Amino acid sequence: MFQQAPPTLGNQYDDDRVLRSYLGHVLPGDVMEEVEESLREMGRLAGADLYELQLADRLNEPTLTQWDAWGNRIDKIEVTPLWRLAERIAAEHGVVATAYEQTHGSLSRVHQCALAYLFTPSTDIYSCPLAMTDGAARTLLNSGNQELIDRAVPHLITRDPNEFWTAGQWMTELTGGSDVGLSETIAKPEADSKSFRLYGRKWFTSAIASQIALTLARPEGNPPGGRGLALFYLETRDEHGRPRNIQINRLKDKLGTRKVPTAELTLDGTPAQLVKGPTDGVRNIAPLLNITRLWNGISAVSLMRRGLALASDYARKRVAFGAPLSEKPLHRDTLATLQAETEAAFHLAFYVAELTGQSETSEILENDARLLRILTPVMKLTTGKQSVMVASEVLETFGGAGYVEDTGLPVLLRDSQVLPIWEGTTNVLALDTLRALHGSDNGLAPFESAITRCLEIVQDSRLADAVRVVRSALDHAGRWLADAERAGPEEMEGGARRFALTLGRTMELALLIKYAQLSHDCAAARRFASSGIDLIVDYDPNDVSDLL
Ligand code: MFK
Repeated sequence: MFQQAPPTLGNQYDDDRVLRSYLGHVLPGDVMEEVEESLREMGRLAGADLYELQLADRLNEPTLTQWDAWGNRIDKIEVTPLWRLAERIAAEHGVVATAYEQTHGSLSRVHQCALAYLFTPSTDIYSCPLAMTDGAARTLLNSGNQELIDRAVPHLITRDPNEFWTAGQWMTELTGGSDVGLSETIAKPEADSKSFRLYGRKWFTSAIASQIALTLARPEGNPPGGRGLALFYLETRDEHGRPRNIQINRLKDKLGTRKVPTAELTLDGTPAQLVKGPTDGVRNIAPLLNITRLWNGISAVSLMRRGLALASDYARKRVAFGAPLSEKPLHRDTLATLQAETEAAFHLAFYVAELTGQSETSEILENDARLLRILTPVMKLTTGKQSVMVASEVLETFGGAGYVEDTGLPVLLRDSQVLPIWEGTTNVLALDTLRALHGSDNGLAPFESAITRCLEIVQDSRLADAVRVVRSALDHAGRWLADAERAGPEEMEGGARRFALTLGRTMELALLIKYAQLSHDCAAARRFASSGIDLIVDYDPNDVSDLL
């Protein structure tokens, strides 16, 4: 009787041509030699032990126990076996720590992101607490608050699983996840006026098992809006493990990321300390947002890569209409399009990792610091959309099997769907892109010079058409921006998403061209160039009113 062989995974580092080729270009030979063993080991874990446990852990979910048998409120969270193992492996393998040890200067961020990229798809969004932990470490270090740095940062960046802490990032309230300035949580000063107690409701707090959190609250008497908020540090439990005046009301019933314990909280006098001054909470939490947005992009490409690794393996095993799918022209064409999309997203996410690393080691030029501010939201919104598209198509390459839960495939789509939503939706980040561009005169200049740096090395005539696509899209983006500035804020806001996605896809193509030239492998750049780069369309704004 016929029996279908399931898709399997090998060493996820050895099998990843794009990752290995990219690292070979950006890391000097001695650095590559030093980091390769750690990546190969993570690739082995991701394709073997962690992947096996991930499949076995499929139906487990975190639990919340609010009361003990004797009537004490305990609000205990238990995560699943996969997450318990993931925490230990993440600490021991330095999935956060590598970025702070800076063994290889700014390139340590690239090494860390490569570890995260290999680790993420086998650990069911354990990247969420790690992203926030990384962001909290960066935010505390930037704050200059030595007391909090000494207290928390060593725990956030340790490799010792017994000492390792994770951090939450509690921003969202009932008033909204995007317009954070509306937050209602109040901070009342204690007698020493150094510490505060927080009162309010937090509505979407992810990875609630964390030991600490950074959160926003309005010190009594402060004005409304984001400037009137302050950034606070708090420890979630006392020395007996009891919540510090925090009630976990319930866990969210989400479409995906179901291993992540995401909660609704009431803060009822929670002790907290100011991180950096009594105002400007939104500005002060921005380093955390930018790090978690980088993780979002790395997670997006890692899930795309996982989907394609499974789909490609399956295509070699699955026979239909007389041949393996891997020999069928239309199936091959579909996979090739997804591969090009994935490689494009990969290069953009890792480019932002490079720039982030430079910004953390003071190696960054002023122009590149502005580029990083522009590219972080652009990268996050572009890769988030790509991951949903690729995950959906990957499921389809399996036919009905892709729609059946115990293959472990549908979770790829559900988990990808969070990536354009949390950490700023596509629209909010498109508006953030405009804000980043307006920080200086000729806002697009850093972006244009980054494109020029990619294209100036090109000699291979097979890339000529792709180069023309980049130049034309860049020119159109520049003209749109100038026209929209003249037309006014409504015109600008209405077209912001198409504009930001065009920037993202243009930068992706330019990076693909650069790496095509360096590796003499032009296929991804050529394919991606014809996959819709310039998305700017001149619609009549009156049509919008008519349509709505
Ligand atoms: C898988 C890995 C991912 C891990 C996920 C972790 C779990 C998920 C947990 C969450 O979902 S936490 C919630 C995430 N929420 C958001 O991302 C909020 C989305 N909304 C925005 O980003 C809004 O744009 C924003 C809240 C920032 C708008 O608020 P405001 O009060 O209107 O801010 P405003 O006035 O634009 O900016 C205030 C200051 O911050 C300005 O500086 P100045 O005071 O000097 O003028 C801005 O330039 C600065 N700023 C804002 N965003 C910045 C930034 N600076 C640098 N980088 C940024 N991204």
